[in-house]
Amino acid sequence: MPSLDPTLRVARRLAEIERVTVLTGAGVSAASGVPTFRGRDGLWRTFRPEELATPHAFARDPRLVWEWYDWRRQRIAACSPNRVHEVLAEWSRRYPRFRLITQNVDGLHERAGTQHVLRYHGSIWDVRCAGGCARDAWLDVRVPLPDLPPRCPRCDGPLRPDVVWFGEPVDPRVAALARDATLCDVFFTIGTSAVVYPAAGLAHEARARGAMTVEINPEPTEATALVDVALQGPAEDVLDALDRAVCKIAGSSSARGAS
Ligand code: BV8
Repeated sequence: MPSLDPTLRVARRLAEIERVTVLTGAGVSAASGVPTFRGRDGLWRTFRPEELATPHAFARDPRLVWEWYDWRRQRIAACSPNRVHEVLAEWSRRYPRFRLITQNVDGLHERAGTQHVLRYHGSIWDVRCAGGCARDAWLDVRVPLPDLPPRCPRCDGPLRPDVVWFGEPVDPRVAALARDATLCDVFFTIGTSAVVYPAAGLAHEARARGAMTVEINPEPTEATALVDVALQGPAEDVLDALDRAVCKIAGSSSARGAS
């Protein structure tokens, strides 16, 4: 018996289930023009992201870290959601139990209208007091800031991006919701090199809890050997083809149902 085309295998499963969880990484924003973390375009000046996305870097040179985030915000502000974000936004409305866990801080899933987004590493568009006195410090970071780092309105200490840096724990409430979301029928890991934990551990948890695990990435990653199905290619093409296959199956089954 010839093996079923992997896209068709996943599409058939998607056409019969309700609980879908998706983990995304920087690769889903690549087609929008947002630099990935570890790709060739991930460099800023001479720095790697891992050197700047840390509390140590911020303590040593808060102005440099703020300049990096400002540069990223300006890049992201010029980008729009792509076909990956559109399909996932549609799935968030279609599947009764849909959860999207994103490692990205760019806000493109929200801009595409996706519901139930879990921002696992926070948002580049939010800030908070580095001293911890104001969780919800408001600041419009879309405009150039007079002095860097901007000051907390309550304690006059430095404000920081409200993201999870290396060496910092993920918000326990977000981590618990993400763990809950690993109880699902199909778990996708899309556009991530699967090297950053605890995010990368979610696919292992989903598999252990009985989900069909699917990876979408142009290249093999640390997760490829783990998943049930690896769909190799750019997510904007693969996900578009997968969604069309699901709609075709659903259309034919509803046509059968109607006849
Ligand atoms: C934690 C937010 C514990 C900031 C990010 C030493 C000390 C402490 C911890 C550690 C340590 N050593 C290791 C660790 C653990 C560490 C970790 O995992 N390190 C890795 C590098 C080994 N993790 C942590 O530090 C975490 N915290 O462990 O805390 C703790 C507990 C209690 C008390 C105290 C401490 C926190 C990690 C979070 C770091 N923050 N981002 C910001 O964005 O500025 S992580 C950063 O990496 C981004 O969020 C990014 O999303 C994430 C993962 O990267 P990817 O998204 O996968 O991006 P990448 O460029 O790597 O890959 C892109 C992929 O896309 C590629 O595979 C490519 O092929 C693919 N692609 C390209 N084009 C397309 C495509 N795919 C599809 N379609 C396309 N068109």
